[in-house]
Amino acid sequence: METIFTEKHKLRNSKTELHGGQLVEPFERPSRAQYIIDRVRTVDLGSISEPDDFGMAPILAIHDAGFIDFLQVAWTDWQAEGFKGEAMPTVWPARRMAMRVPTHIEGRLGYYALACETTISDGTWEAAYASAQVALTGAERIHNGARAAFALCRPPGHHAAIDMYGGYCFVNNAAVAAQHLLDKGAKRIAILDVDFHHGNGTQDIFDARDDVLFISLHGDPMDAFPHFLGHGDETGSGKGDGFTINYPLPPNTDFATWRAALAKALKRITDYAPDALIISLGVDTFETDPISFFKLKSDDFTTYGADIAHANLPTLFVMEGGYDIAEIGINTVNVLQGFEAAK
Ligand code: OKP
Ligand code: ZN
Repeated sequence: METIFTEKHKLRNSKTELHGGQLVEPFERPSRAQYIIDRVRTVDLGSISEPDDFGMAPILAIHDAGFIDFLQVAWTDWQAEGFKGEAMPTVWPARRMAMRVPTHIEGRLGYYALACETTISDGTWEAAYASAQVALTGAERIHNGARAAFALCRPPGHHAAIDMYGGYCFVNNAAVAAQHLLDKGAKRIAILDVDFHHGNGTQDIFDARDDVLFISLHGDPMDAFPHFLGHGDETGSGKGDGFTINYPLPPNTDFATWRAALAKALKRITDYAPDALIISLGVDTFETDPISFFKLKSDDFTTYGADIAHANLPTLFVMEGGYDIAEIGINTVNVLQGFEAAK
């Protein structure tokens, strides 16, 4: 399997995350991608390619233009205020307040943020842009007939909504890739999100559409980030009704329970008969992930990679989360090797 990767991910190198009332080193840090690409090389998964540049249009096909403008100037505007730390919001348009984009950078941060743990700092936009190009290049490979490709995206994307960032995500890489395949002639795309966290951004983007089937397995939002989306009764709206499916799962969910939900998801996906399958691949379902509560073991990732292969669809893996950094390379590449061995 070919891997798409760029060192530009290192431009996303924020120093702080608000966690438990403290500013800590971010869980989503550059060494994550380093461990994954090292493992890709160690097991000789396949060739490693630089992304092509598809420009801004595919990003703007998914995201609000004002939001993307904001991401590009947020760090500069924040610094211009003389603030010393990294950019983070402190105020939101909460219930019954005005949904109007403010002028001041503190107001714009609150308007466009869905969470405040994720700071914006020097290089954040450049890395997010490059990460989207990695996903687009992977999509292009699938369009050109590849059975599978691995877009080693960083920063991740599945929490990024039409006009909101947060949860370590800025541009929704999987959504951008899906739209690219549709624009190249695909009729239907399925996105299966196996990251521990609900893919609220992806769900938001495709909520009212029937040309993208979105299915997510995740920690129940009653107990897990992003807390305000991902319930089992969310099924999509308008003509998208029935094309969103959520499997919220409780604390300590083991592989047998998780795999049973995966089997249901894969059945729905094969019934949908998409032209391609995009996997939002987070390995924070691992038993020792520091911010998650599922109990998958390293061998389980190999097993479910094979389960995904049995859907027999052109498959683009798009990297999302995973924070047990010492094990992230093994767990991620186990999925890809399980897929390769079974396809
Ligand atoms: C990104 B991805 C911790 C709260 C959770 C955000 C988690 C983002 C996960 N204090 N913070 O889905 O792996
Ligand atoms: Zn996650």
